[in-house]
Amino acid sequence: MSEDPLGPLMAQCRARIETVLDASLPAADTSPERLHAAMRYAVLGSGKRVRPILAYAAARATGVSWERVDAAAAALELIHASSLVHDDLPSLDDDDLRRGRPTCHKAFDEATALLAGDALQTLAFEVLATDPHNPPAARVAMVARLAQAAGAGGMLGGQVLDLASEGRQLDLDALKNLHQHKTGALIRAAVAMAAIAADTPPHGQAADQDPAQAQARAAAMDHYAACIGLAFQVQDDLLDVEGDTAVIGKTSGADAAHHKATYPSLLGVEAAHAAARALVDSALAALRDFGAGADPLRWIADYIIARDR
Ligand code: GRG
Repeated sequence: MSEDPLGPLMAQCRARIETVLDASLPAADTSPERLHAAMRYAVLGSGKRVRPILAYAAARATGVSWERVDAAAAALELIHASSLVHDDLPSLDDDDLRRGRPTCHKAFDEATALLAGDALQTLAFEVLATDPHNPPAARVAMVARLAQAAGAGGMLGGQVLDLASEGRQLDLDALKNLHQHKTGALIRAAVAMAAIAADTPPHGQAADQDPAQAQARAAAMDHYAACIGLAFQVQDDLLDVEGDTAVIGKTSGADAAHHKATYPSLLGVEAAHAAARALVDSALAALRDFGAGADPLRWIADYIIARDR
């Protein structure tokens, strides 16, 4: 494996996605200004950008240009930001702090935050559907993949499971299922959308692999993504116990305050760390037949459980 330049790669991806998001979002000085300002506040300037970075890394692993996953990366982050705005609302988690700043409904007001979250969702699908860098078949497949990942069968369904679990004792399988939906679905979609770009080349270009090979590659990448998606949430659970509010940018200890089942609460802190490590090892094993192009995916897997925010 080549030397780990994850830091510079992440900085490059973050700068790129910031530009794409900035251009995709409506200008703050156009009407309705307050809605547009709330949308921009919720999306721009902070956030780790893990889902876009994963899409760019998966593009690198499959030999796809970053231009062809810019729309996917932006759409993923718009849906993610929308979910955070809604999650923080008084009717859900009722949080004051997000990404180290007041939550959207605190900085604006509840109705504006609710509507800004809605507008971010529709914008995500508009960005994908109108992307000039992908042929119509790729756009449609990406729209469908993201809708499935975000909706009732994915992240939103996971959020409902999460709400239903408050104050209840969950076993590990139920908690895993919740995390796979709430957090894992979008992370899997990030990798899958890059695989769609690889399998749906622009008009006039031939696919770079035969269909059976492409299917095997997509399956391996999906296993990788499913493992790191779960590991990401286990690490999130651990940061809620071990992290510092000032560093993680949201209120630490919130899970315990809401009596939420988490990996550390069910397994203990040490076993939760071991579970996260085992998931990352399984993710890395799935990439064993991939070449150096997959190194960024490998580095991200390690970063997921080493991160402190
Ligand atoms: C938008 C379709 C749609 C539905 C909204 C409220 C809701 C339904 C879903 C909430 C899902 C949710 C809050 C998932 C949490 C996932 C998670 C681990 C968030 C933290 O992600 P990071 O660490 O955050 O990537 P940053 O701030 O770095 O982007």
